[in-house]
Amino acid sequence: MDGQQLHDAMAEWDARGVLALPSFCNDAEVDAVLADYRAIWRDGHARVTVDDMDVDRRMRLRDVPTDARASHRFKVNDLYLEQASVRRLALDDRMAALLQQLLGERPALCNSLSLEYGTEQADHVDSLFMTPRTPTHLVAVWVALEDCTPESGLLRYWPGSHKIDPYVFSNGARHYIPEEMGAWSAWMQTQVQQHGLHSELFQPNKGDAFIWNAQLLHGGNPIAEHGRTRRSIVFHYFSESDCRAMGHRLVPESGGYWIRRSHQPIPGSFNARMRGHAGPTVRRIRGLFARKRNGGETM
Ligand SMILES: O=C(O)CCC(=O)C(=O)O
Repeated sequence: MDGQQLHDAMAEWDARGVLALPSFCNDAEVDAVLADYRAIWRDGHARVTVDDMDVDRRMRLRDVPTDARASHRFKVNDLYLEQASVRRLALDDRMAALLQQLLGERPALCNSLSLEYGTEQADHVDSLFMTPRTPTHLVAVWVALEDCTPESGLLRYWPGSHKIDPYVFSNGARHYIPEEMGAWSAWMQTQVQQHGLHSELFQPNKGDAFIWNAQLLHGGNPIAEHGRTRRSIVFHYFSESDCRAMGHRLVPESGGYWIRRSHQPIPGSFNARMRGHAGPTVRRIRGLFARKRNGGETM
């Protein structure tokens, strides 16, 4: 981006909380991601997990029954941990440089979601579920892997909603409490009305990218034509400093990093139970050491 383009992009980002970037991604990089996506379904994989959106259940990709494979919609989680093509697309030089401008420091890729169909997800705000240590240090990028039609259930978003004051849950935190999501929805509805906001749809062509602020209200529009694909991939990024403070393992890639970690546990599995007990403690200890090494304060 030249100086004027960057200036305009930053103004749009500030006012609307989104950036639409037509033809931003390199065709060869997009094709490599598509080819690897097909390969993982063909060959299976021991660790990769998927969320079956039709029955709201997480499982390993290799355990998906054949009939569900043909007829259900899936989110394939964190292919960035396994596939270099996904990391390249997420952190190519131009993308990493732009994200650095938006975050104020180098981005660290923390997840990827590969989608063949629309999600029809209810409107939500990402920071509720992936709550960053520093409130502004989370951004999302959505990349179209094919030309998308309105019937496929487009990405819906509410420009300007990133300026709504974040909801504070009963424990004083901004991370969601499932039982309090009704109150959160009511708060957001009132705020959307008071700010006079209206939703828009993003109808992209292959290679278009869309970036949103982690406080932006967004979701998936209903699918009007059953079976109509909407191939896309979503990335989320924390900032380098937050990741270091949290003790995450960062692997350099182009102008940013990706977080090396385990795959999402399957609910009820041994790994899930162990992670529930040990994960936060291990990260806290790593963070403590990281801050000591950097001469920073300890928790
Ligand atoms: O692609 C979509 O329909 C929604 C994606 C989304 O909401 C998310 O990844 O946070």
